Amino acid sequence: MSNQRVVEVVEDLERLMLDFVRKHHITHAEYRAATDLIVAEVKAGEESLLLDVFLEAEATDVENESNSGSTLAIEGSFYLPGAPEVTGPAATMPHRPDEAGDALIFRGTVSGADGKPLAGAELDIWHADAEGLYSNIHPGIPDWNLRGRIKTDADGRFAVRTIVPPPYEIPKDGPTGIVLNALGRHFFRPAHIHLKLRHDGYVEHTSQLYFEGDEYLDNDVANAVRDGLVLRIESGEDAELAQRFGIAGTFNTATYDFVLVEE
Ligand code: MBD
Ligand code: FE
Repeated sequence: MSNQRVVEVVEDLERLMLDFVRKHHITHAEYRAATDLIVAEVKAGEESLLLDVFLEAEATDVENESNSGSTLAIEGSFYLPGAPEVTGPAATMPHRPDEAGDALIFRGTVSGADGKPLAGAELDIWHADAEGLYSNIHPGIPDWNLRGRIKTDADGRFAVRTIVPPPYEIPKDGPTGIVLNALGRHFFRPAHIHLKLRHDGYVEHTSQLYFEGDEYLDNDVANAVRDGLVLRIESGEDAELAQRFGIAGTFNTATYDFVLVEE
């Protein structure tokens, strides 16, 4: 039995690609190079990187047009379900004892579109280390490092300690790198924290948060920065947080308040 959506979308894509092959006089060798590229990408462990860099942001923008919650952004290629839960008043992302990078307390609230705080929402976070590398993807990093899930408290609030990630260079030695090189593009993304947010009865939310002043905000290889997703890092003293997290002196905080959409 045919699926109407598949017929509509795939047949249109088929027409577009057939026209494209004619228009550019694609040779058989070029066609095979393209299929080889996709195979090589998967074999190189790049997952969906090539398509995520070129196309994913457009798909999230389509959803943003009719989205009344917080702005969506791309998932990227390196999400893994099942990250450790991080709990307690001093919730801290899994990290190495000597984890490099400036400490950051990322905090905020989660509410519904009606402003009602959502208790027990699950914020699933992953980001690169100070070298720009992701655990469970790049070798030599403990499993689940800087990947964690934190729940909001009874008032819909969360606070988690981590590090400020650096601008990130996507893998450039693999097939995606070959394509970007041939286009003369650079490989950088602005520093970002990836996240997914879940609560029963609400649509799962996937986005990323960036930081003010980053030189790649306007020049992201994945073109995925959107208004409202750029955080200011505040550096100062906050007695309540300092006591909670057992940190002395000044430290960085960044705050974001999420709005989820009901299913
Ligand atoms: C990432 O972490 C990322 O941000 C993108 C765009 C692609 C792959 C991995
Ligand atoms: Fe990323």
